[in-house]
Amino acid sequence: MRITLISPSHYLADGKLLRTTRYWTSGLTLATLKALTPLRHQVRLVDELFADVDLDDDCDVVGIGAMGPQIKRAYELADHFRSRGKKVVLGGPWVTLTPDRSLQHADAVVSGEAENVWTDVLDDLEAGRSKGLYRSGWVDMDRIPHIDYRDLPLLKWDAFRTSRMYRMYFHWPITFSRGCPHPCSFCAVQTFYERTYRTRSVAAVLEDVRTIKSYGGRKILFLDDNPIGHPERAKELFAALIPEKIKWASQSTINIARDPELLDLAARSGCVSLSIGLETTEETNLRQLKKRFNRPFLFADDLAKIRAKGIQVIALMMVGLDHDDMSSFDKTLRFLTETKCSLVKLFTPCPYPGTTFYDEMKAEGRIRDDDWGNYTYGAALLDPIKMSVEEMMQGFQATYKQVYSLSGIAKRMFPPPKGNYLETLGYLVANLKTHQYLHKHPEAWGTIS
Ligand code: B12
Ligand code: SF4
Repeated sequence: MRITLISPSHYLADGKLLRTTRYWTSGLTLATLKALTPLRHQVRLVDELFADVDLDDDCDVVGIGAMGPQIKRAYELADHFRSRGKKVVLGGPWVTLTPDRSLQHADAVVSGEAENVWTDVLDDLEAGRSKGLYRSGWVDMDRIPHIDYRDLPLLKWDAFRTSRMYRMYFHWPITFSRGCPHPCSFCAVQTFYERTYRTRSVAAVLEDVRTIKSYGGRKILFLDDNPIGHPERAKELFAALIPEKIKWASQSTINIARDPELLDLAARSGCVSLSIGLETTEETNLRQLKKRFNRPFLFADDLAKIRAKGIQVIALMMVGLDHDDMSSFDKTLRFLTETKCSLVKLFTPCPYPGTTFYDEMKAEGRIRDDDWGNYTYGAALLDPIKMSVEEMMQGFQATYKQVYSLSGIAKRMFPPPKGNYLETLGYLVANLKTHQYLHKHPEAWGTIS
């Protein structure tokens, strides 16, 4: 069969699809699905962030994945291709959280991981049948296929070969773990993985690292949501990465700061930046969201320890939570400035369907918008308690604006963490680009990734 696998984009407030010509990394989803597809089929990959979807595509099967607000476009494309007689399969994080609704737009839905069911789905479609919903148990992490890195949809090979700047910019994606053991009620990850947590063997990760190095890549991004969910296994990995002399970035929980051996090994193995879900400076918010381990009174000390190892911190923070009032915006800004977070991503609260946070908000009648196409990181999706929704949005935008004002950038970036000065320069450029981008596209708050 001829199979086209699509990662759709999402709509911006002006009704246009988000498109870009350059991106600093790439997801592994499409390349993984291709690696799982039996060789007798022909596979084409399209990431709509970079490339147009051919609406007249003459394939037999269209597979579409969706994260966040991409779901609206995913359903639109699914309906379009089905109306042209194509078989459509939907999968991915959002589809998994809403399988029944997704099945209304598809011939087959893969809920959860594809590894154990993808060939069954294709065999069934080839034979003219479908079970509808396909769900399997969790895959053994050492059976995740090694992808062909030439399939990464957002990697520009020509630029990688010819441009030193691009080689410094592009981060090659790798997976060490999947899932997260924590119970944070708002989080799509723990809902998708049902709080399971698995890691690959160190040998399998090293094999990917060496493949990337053979192409000339030295900068790696772990796509993991929480690579230190099992600290002893993470230590084993970091120790094994030291001789590889790579630079890497990842998401992490703040717990990395509270285990000196783990933090030291991370730094020595080439960790240059960590995106950390700090979420809020209000302890009561964290208690409500079941992210108790975060402990805001320790944050300043935690972040100083990470910076002391030369690691940049990208802070992820929510504003407009139930225990926030109008003074919380200034408090958040002060905190981000004083702790010198190199980059900041702000979020308004988002009730991802399937999460317990969604159930709570639904029961309280506080969900304002059920058009999932609007579920970006900066949308008025919930009625806040201690402020009006207008105040929440104004506070969100004003805080973002101040974080990325020139003086805000200077106060956060100087003095930089010791060592890795090239990295600091990179983050300075990223801050200035964000400043410029948000100035030009004021409607794009909440869609920067
Ligand atoms: C890399 C990444 C990105 C990259 C690259 C995306 C790309 N186009 O290539 C960037 C930075 C651009 C990105 C952007 C966004 N992302 Co993103 N992203 C990720 C991340 C870190 C890894 C994805 C990945 O490659 N995983 C590895 C692959 C192998 O796993 P997988 O995608 O889950 O796929 C498996 C299954 O889900 C399933 N599957 C997936 N798709 C399909 C499709 C079919 C047909 C089938 C059969 C199966 C299937 O099979 C795969 C193998 O088991 C995830 C978090 C995570 N750990 O997964 C967040 C994540 C998916 N992103 C998320 C979000 C919200 C976004 C944004 C919407 C954020 C925003 N700015 O508003 C945007 C969307 C932008 C856009 N238009 O594309 C959320 C999704 C939440 C949700 N409820 O849906 C996640 C879970 C992050 C989080 N912690 O909340 N993202
Ligand atoms: S620690 Fe992070 S990834 Fe894990 S459940 Fe909480 S928010 Fe999700």
